Amino acid sequence: MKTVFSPLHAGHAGQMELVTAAIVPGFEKPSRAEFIRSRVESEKLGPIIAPVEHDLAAAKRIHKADYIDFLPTVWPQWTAAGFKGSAMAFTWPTRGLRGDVPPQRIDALLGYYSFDAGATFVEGTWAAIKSSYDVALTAAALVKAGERSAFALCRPPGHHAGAAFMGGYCFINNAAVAAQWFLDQGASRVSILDVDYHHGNGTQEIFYDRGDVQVINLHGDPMTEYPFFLGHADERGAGDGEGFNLNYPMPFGTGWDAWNASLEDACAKLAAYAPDVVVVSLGVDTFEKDPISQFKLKSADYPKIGRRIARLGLPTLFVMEGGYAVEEIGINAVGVMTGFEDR
Ligand code: OKP
Ligand code: ZN
Repeated sequence: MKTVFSPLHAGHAGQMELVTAAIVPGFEKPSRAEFIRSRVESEKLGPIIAPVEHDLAAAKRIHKADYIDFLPTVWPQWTAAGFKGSAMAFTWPTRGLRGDVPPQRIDALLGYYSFDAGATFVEGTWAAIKSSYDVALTAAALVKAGERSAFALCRPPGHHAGAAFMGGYCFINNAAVAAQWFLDQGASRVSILDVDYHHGNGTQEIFYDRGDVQVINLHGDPMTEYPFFLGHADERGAGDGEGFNLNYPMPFGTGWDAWNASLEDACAKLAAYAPDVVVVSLGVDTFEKDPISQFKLKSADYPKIGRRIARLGLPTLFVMEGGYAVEEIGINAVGVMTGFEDR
């Protein structure tokens, strides 16, 4: 399997993060991608190729144009305003406030275009976002050209980003962009299987009323886990999308047996939908030692995930999302790929 990777992710570094009761160094850090890249090499998964640069047209098929046009301006506006440190939001247009009038200050605009403070900018952030997008589209093109699978080693991740908002370390929804690109290239139906520990609220929002993209999420129950405000089992899609959004919320402490039972059900629903291509939003923060997550999967479980996905017998694009236990992130992420290849 080919891996697409860009070193430009590394400029998105040193950002701070607001967590419960503290501001701490970001968990979403460059070493994540570097540990995965080096495991791709040591496991001889296949060639590592550089992304082809794309314009932003494919991003604007998924995201609002004003949102995409805003992203490259954040850091220049932040520094022009004299602000230092990480650019992050602190006020949001929630219920009872106006969500339709963009304010004229960069610190306020960050709130206008986000749902939390978790998508934080430093100087190299836009270049990293753009490279992650290019990585996803380049890997998608490999699958479209006939490869059985490809690994988009994206960083930053994407699945919390919606049509006009960032959050949760995510800016452009790489998996959603790739899914739409497959449709625009002639696919009739695409399934997105999101196995990241956190609910992919952005992906769900983007496709909620559409029948041409099936969105399946396995994740920590939003009653007690981030992102809290989406991801319940009764969210099944709307209008043309009715029945094409499937959520599998699971409690803290979920281990392989219960998680795998959800995966089995999800795979049956996916097979019944009979998509032309599968996009896997691959987070390995389901791992027992993940520092911000509460599931109990072990390293030996990740190849089993890959094997099960391979049994669907469909062209498959893996798009990297979360995973914060950096010492094991390469073993776990690449374990999914080697399992997929049954080796
Ligand atoms: C992004 B992805 C932990 C706070 C959690 C945001 C987590 C974003 C996860 N104390 N903050 O889905 O892996
Ligand atoms: Zn996650």
